Amino acid sequence: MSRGRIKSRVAQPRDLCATRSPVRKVIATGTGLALAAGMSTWLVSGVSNASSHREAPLTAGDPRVDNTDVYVFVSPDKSGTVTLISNWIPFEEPNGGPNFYPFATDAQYNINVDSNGDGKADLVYTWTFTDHYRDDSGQFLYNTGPVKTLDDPNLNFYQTYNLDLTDSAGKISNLVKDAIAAPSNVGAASMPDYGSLRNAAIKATTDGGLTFAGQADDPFFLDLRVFDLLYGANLKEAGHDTLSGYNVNTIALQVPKANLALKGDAVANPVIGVWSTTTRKGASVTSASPGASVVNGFVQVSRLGNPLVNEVVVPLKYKDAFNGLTPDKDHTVQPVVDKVLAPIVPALIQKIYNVPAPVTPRNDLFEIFLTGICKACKAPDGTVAIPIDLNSQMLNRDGLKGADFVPAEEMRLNMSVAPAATPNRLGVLANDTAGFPNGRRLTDDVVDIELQALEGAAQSGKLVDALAAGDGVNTNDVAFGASFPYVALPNTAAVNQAAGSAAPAAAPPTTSAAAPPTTSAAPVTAPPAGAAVVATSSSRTRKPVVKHVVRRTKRSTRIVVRHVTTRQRITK
Ligand SMILES: [Ca+2]
Ligand SMILES: [Ca+2]
Ligand SMILES: [Ca+2]
Repeated sequence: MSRGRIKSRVAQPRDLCATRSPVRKVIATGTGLALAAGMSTWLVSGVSNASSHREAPLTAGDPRVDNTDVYVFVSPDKSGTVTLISNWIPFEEPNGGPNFYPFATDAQYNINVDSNGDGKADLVYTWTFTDHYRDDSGQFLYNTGPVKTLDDPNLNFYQTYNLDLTDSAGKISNLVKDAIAAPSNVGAASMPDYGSLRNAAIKATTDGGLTFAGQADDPFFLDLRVFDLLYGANLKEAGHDTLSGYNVNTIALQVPKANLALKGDAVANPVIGVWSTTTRKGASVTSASPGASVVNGFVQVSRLGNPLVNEVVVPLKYKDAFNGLTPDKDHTVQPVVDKVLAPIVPALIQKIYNVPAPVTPRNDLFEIFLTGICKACKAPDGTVAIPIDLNSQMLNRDGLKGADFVPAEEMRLNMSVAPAATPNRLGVLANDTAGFPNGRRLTDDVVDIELQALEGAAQSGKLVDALAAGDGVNTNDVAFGASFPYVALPNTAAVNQAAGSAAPAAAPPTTSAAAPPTTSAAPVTAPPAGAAVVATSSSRTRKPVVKHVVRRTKRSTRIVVRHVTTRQRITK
């Protein structure tokens, strides 16, 4: 038996400020997964959490193993494939030399896929890195001249990686061997055409996919002052993208849907659950927590599925333990389950903003986070909180059903939902079922979705006006690319000097599912049309300098690098 594909009649983008309950109509065909009309009324959920930068006490002191965000979406320009992105190392200040930001070599970076619904990985993609020094002259510098290719002799330090795939039977296949990771972007003098380095670092895998490892602009956007008691009781103070100008290390993978689907059948079994982990070898790990998963001597030290779960759902004293858990154990940790059913944030909002917290238990959140959304998906008390079929592995023909299904915190994607022609940042909340929480695109505004969700829009069917503006940050500070790996190029300006210094990703931005509307793509702080000069050196000496001439066009902001050999004073 084969499942039909979901066809969605997506309504026009809806403003979050709207007070009406969003009603979306999704039409299922044949015996396919049926999405009922009015689903987003239930789905305003969100859930949660937004991302995972420094979310737990132990990983906060160990950034190279700290994963920040996971994105999973049907590739907008290659709809037969799915793109999986996981980022590590939060708050990379672009000028953090001379060592910059290599991946750890004593760790494994993993993207896990559960296709049958038992909370255990059926596929584990593993990237492992090796350092290389090209340092005959004993230089302290990362590079001793312009770096124009990945194997440029001017680059004194670089990393290679292997990508291996472990299947559910434990069989390991090598997909990429000794590929060179893109280096950290040192700046325009050292890497005058970083886009070419990025493109050269995209490698084909032996199973028909693509992979990339290297630095990128942090695609997550939000006002992190949310953690200062929700902006100190004054939402008008929100609106600053705290992560603007910072970089992360990105690992990205693009593979045919069939590679990910249970039994290789993406039509019968279109739903997958995804999370990333970092595992580290040996017992002397600094980030391991008691009870952490150990496989072949590698201890799981960090884990991430849905954004912000560990930040705002998991109680402080369990955050490190959560990082060590495999998802199949989640439902056995009652303090975590309790906080999904009775989250802290709504109570805090009630206290600070006098917005009444929804009644508990929050069976809607249980479904969104732990089972995926389906008519047969039940909360512990037997309630079906969101009676529609969207993205639980229970919907897979060959997936586990009923009591055999294991509630587990995973980022779930129904791969049969086609990419949206015009992605809405509010995802399912705005009738765009190709977005969060059905997977997550780079442009999805998970913080705003979450705020509304936690305020019970899923139960009331109404958005909460008082929180309609969300955190006031609606898009990333720089445009995303239209093709793999979609993330924007790394920023180069000091964060305390200039925001939004990243060049657009290699391909021009479009209105694809991974990219925001072009009208919002330009940095908020970009200079007006024409040209402005931004100095990239922190020195005020009269040395030869490099200028970034920022040209803003209708479609994008381009940074043109000019070498200036005259004695010119740098202005900040
Ligand atoms: Ca599984
Ligand atoms: Ca950013
Ligand atoms: Ca937002």
